[in-house]
Amino acid sequence: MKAKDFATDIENDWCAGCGDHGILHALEKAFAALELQKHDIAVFGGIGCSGKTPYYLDTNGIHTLHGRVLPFATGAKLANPELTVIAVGGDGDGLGIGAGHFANAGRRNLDITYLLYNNGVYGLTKGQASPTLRQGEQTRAMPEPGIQTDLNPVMLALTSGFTWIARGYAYDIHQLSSLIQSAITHRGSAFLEILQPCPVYNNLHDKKWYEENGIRDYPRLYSLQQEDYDAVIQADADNHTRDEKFSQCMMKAREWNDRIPTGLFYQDLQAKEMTRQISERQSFYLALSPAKQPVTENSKYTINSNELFSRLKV
Ligand SMILES: Cc1ncc(C[n+]2csc(CCOP(=O)(O)OP(=O)(O)O)c2C)c(N)n1
Ligand code: SF4
Ligand SMILES: [Mg+2]
Repeated sequence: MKAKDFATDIENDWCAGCGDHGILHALEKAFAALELQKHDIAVFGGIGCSGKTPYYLDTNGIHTLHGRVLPFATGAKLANPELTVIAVGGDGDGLGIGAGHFANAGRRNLDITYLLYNNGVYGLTKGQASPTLRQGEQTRAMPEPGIQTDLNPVMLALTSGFTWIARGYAYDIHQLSSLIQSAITHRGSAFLEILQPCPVYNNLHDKKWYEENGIRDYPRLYSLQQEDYDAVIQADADNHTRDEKFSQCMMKAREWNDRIPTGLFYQDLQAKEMTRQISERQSFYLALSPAKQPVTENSKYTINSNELFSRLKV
């Protein structure tokens, strides 16, 4: 399958120049590179410009509810652990109304990939400040500078328990696509923040700002992996090493403005993935997950959901 085979012919109504276009291409490229089949993928979108992504990908998918994309993705993965489950949504969707789900998705360590499109604004509803906009900043649609402090997505993902954490840039499609591939292949909860210019409402952090030099002649965006940064907690690492990896991720998460890191911040290869934990208690779970239970016989609904749920209790 080629990248373009994952495209749909549904009319795309994202604005010209929107970073969402780059993210869509990176997703298509990642699916093709991993040789995934369309029916093996399910993409769930929140509500926002970003949340429309499932329409533009020829895979399974649902445009869900504002802030509720992670519960949908969680349910799908638990019902069918063989699916490649991708959740996508905006910074308002994930860190405003959906913040509680964000934290709890991290700590479950379920094998899903969550892409947060960070544009600093509520794009769909015409440019109000999102929770990632920094205190004192005033974008085009705001009558006054913001007075609240910002949430740091990488820091929040780390303290919530996500076991794979990275940041990409919407217009570096090559790096973004390879980050999406690593997120999908990681066995656990993967969080990818994507710096996504919204040229219509965020006039502060546009493509030009991201791509110009920050301080002296240093590019503002740089890749952690091109520096001497090792993000990975290996399976046999001791507690001291774990603490060090946690701290270095926090330090890097704080960098902004003059130098902005991209790439892999943190990966924990020790944490046990949730469906594996369930199958240790319910040995039939992976072989006979809810998606594999017969539902009908001779067009009659036969499943006994009470019995199924009581068997799945962990
Ligand atoms: C329960 C609920 N509250 C509010 C809204 C209105 N609403 C729609 S999208 C949105 C925010 C979108 O911003 P973001 O999640 O950052 O996505 P973007 O458009 O920037 O991609 C809001 C508040 C809604 N649809 N449902
Ligand atoms: S409003 Fe902003 S985020 Fe939404 S499609 Fe247009 S450029 Fe993209
Ligand atoms: Mg947004």
